[in-house]
Amino acid sequence: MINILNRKEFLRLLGIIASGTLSNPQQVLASIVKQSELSKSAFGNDFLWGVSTAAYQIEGASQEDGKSRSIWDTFSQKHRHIKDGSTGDIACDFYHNYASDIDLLKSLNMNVFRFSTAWSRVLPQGTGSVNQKGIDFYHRVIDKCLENNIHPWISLYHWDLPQVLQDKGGWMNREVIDWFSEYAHLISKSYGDKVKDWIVLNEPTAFTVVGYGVGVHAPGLRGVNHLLPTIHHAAMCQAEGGRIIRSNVSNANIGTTFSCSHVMPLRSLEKDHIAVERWDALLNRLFIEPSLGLGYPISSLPFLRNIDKHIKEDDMEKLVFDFDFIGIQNYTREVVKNIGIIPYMHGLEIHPAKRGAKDFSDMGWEFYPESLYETLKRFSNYKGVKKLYVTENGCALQDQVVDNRVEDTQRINYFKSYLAQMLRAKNEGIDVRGYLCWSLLDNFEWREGYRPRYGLVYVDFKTQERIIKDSGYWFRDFLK
Ligand code: BGP
Repeated sequence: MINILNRKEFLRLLGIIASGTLSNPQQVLASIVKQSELSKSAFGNDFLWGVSTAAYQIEGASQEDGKSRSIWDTFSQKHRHIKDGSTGDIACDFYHNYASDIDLLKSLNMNVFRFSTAWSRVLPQGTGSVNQKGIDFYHRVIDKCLENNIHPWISLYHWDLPQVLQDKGGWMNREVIDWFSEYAHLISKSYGDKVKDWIVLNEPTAFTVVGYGVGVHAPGLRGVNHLLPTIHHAAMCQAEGGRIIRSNVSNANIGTTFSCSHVMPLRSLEKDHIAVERWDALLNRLFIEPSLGLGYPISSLPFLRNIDKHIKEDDMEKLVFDFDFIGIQNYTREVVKNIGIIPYMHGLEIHPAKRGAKDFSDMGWEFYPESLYETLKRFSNYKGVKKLYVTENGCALQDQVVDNRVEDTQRINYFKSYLAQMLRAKNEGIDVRGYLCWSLLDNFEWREGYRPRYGLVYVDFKTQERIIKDSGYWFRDFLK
């Protein structure tokens, strides 16, 4: 239980069992959308195609031009936190390579570049004095996108809180609402003339539960006492960030993202259905429902019952914000089984290999494209959800370079099967407007370090050489 390897493994701690029959992506593809129907035009001319990235995972330059340390700088430098002992100090060195990397994106015929701004680069003390060199860097990135007819999408927070703020309690300290507001004002005022598409938080369930509940991501804290205030303050910032962007940016398209999955029971037993309800509440409901005025899903998630202690008068109204869109981030599904002895979630996860799954990623995640369809359907059913984008989807593989080429056929099949499910949802009338894959480049994959490779572009981390993988070329041709 201590040896948790990646984000998904917190399922194991909380209690998840994955099982059931694997769907062969090719079969799914054949049954739902014929290969010949899977074309760019089938999604419509206005459909957006691009990639998502995150500052700490690509930028490097971790102490350059006035940037201070984030919780991920601190966390990755501590012994044995990161599986391969690496850090994001250099990562893809996007800080220096941004122009050629955006050229690469352009060459793939994509028109959205989603990136996050590093709070510790623009406000090294977390609040107060602004680091102009940090502000200028993101102007350069945005201008480069605009010159190439690429829409820049900004995520305000992709997990890299300034360490100076963590030293004051970080997300557990209610003052984070003021700190975050100051940061959100700065970023939206600085770039609002040029950037119209905004994401407030990236996957709040992940950074709260994994960082402050289970302790395998930065800042490495454990326990419900850390977790509950963190959840409430993140949910408050989610709504407040939306309001701030709306006040500073005309015609903004404002969203936030969730790591969401289709959750299924292992057996048709009532106790497994209860485990499904709990897991579903944690993954899929915890942050969207307060934003829609539905409150926290306390009755489905008993560990939340003491969250009230952190809720002040008027907070329930302040948790609400009418987002223009919700970003769906889906990689796989979860299949759950009740195991009574595990606290909170009552379950256990079994690696897909043990239950005979044939196709799974280097993260050990099953290829299960229907999960994307089910998740899109699920979120579109909420009254108050306007439109959806798939803001992350992709798979890690052990890519090899042979004769300057990376033949990642499995990833191409993954994309085809997931795109087919997205088209199925769209054809059924679900308002999904775009698809951003994870990711442009192989990058620093949090706890896993550099081993899992998610990029459409291979990165040699010793030389910083880039090689477009076959999957990148596949997208280039698909989007021609
Ligand atoms: C998402 C994160 C990304 C990226 C991706 C891959 O949850 O938003 O930053 O890391 O997952 O998954 P993982 O980081 O667990 O490998």
